[in-house]
Amino acid sequence: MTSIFDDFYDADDLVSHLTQSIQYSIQAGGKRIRPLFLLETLQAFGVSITTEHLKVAGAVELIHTSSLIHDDLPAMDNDDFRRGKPTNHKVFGEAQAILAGDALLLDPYLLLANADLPSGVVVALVRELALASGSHGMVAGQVLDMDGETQTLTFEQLKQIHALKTGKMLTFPFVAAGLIAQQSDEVILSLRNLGEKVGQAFQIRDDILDVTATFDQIGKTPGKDEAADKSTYIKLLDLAGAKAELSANLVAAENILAELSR
Ligand code: GRG
Repeated sequence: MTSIFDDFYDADDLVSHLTQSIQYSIQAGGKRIRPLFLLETLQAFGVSITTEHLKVAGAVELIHTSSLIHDDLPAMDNDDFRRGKPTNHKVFGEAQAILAGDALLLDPYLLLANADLPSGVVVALVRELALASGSHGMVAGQVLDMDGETQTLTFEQLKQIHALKTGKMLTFPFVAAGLIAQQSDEVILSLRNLGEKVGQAFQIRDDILDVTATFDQIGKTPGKDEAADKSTYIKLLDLAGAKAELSANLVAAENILAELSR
């Protein structure tokens, strides 16, 4: 993964401060869970991983990184730390951070276009990534999340926000692997359902960690700058209820996996 990014972002290029701010956030040490889901799912379909697959895995990680840089900005969450390090705008300034996020939002499509995969697969991947990240996915989720900051949401509304904000980008890797492995529409649908369950589980766990973890565990101050009355799974379900909902989503995901393995 790192070599894909290093090939793509040359430190000696013309606009080196842009490259530096991009590399700062890429190399800040996230879990790389979206690329890992993609590569693991490909392997489960018997596909041997090549550099071309790493480009697809890199593309989703870059958009994810873009969203984190923008999410941390003063106009959004106004966070000083991310992944245990000062946020991009704290180091490079707000304007540069916005532009690094912009580049990381668009460069993934160059990575996909450069991937030596069948053209129909590349088009399908472009479509899926745009759907997951744009006004049909993560950006819509972020807007709904901001709208909901001052209201008490229902459980269904909260689920819908997280399905868009977090779930779509976590679903992309499973669907992308199915597209690359040229699976049937039925299998692709199961992969989509799997991603949705994983996305919900991920967000519920994030809400749980937000009230139980320390800075050392999550690299940010739990709950910093969250609106005091913002709805979370903990507030709507309490801690035990949120843990039960987490388990239910994990069991549902395991059932889909078991069905896919038959
Ligand atoms: C620029 C694409 C783009 C979007 C702008 C700011 C915004 C709209 C969206 C933000 C959406 C957001 C912050 C979603 C939460 C995503 C999430 C679950 C982050 C944590 O993911 P991890 O745990 O992070 O995988 P690491 O650090 O491990 O990579």
